[in-house]
Amino acid sequence: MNRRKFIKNASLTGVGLSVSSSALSCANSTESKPEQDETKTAMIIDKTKFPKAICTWGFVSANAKAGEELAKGTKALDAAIAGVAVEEENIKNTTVGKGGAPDREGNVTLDACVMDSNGDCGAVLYVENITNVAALAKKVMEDTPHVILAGNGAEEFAYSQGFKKEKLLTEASEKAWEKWKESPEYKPIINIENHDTIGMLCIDKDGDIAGACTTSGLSYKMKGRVGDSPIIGSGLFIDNEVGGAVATGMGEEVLKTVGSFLIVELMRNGMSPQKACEEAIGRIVSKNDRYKDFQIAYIAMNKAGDIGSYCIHKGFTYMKYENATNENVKVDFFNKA
Ligand code: SD4
Repeated sequence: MNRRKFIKNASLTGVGLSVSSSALSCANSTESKPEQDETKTAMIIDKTKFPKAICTWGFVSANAKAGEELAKGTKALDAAIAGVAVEEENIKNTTVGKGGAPDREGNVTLDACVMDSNGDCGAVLYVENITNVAALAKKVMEDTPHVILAGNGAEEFAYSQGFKKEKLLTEASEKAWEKWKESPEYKPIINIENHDTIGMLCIDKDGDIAGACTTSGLSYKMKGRVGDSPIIGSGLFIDNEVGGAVATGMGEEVLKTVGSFLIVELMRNGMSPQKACEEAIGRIVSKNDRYKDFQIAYIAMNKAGDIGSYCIHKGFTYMKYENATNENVKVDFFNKA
């Protein structure tokens, strides 16, 4: 198919066309430039489908907050940060923000990262006493020449930016930790019952994509342990020409396969968000049988606003906010045994 025919086939009134950046530049180029890669599928962008917010798990209020912000015209990154802040401040959520489960020694340490549609990103690791760590990650991105700040340095930076010091260990989390200490078996496993990190992807009215991921990580983890959630490419990755992906679950396994980056790259090469999530889970489960003991789930959205999600075990759901409707979506899973 020649370039002109390709564009004609893919164009609709009021609807844009997007493929990869190389194909996009080809679509805008003169006849003398090389033909676009015909192995890539044209993506139809219909801006009437925007904005949209999706997030891991059944975080109704957090996703609604992001969706409402997007509807008001808030840009994708700020909407995602406002959305995840709802869970960071929710003391009943024991795996995100204030109220998060502590490490083995009773210290609550938080991890978060954000990535914007222009490719900028920021992350904070192992932060104590600060609730809104996704917002702090954005500050690292905007107000330092760095991408990551960790530990005390991140905390001190937070105070310099006006964040307030808060005790993150709530009475309930402390009680649960005291109970765990009665028979403190170190089982660094994240399964279906004990995790609900929030990862969120937003596409705004302009069609720009950004995301945030925030967690207290593994409950009763080893002091100093950091998972995938604040690691750009593992817990979250965005490429505004392609789409974004975010992970929840056993961070060590997501890190080993750089899961979110992998999904975005697969989408860049023409895979749907659904197929890309399935392939990323496939990379994990094909390595060995240990997957039977842990859960991992991905959600992804491409530039057209198409959504995909897949996980290892039954039980994962995500939220989708579109056209003022906030919906909880059940996700297909690998382990049907
Ligand atoms: C971690 N991926 O620290 C996080 C935990 C998680 O839902 O997602 N829990 O490994």
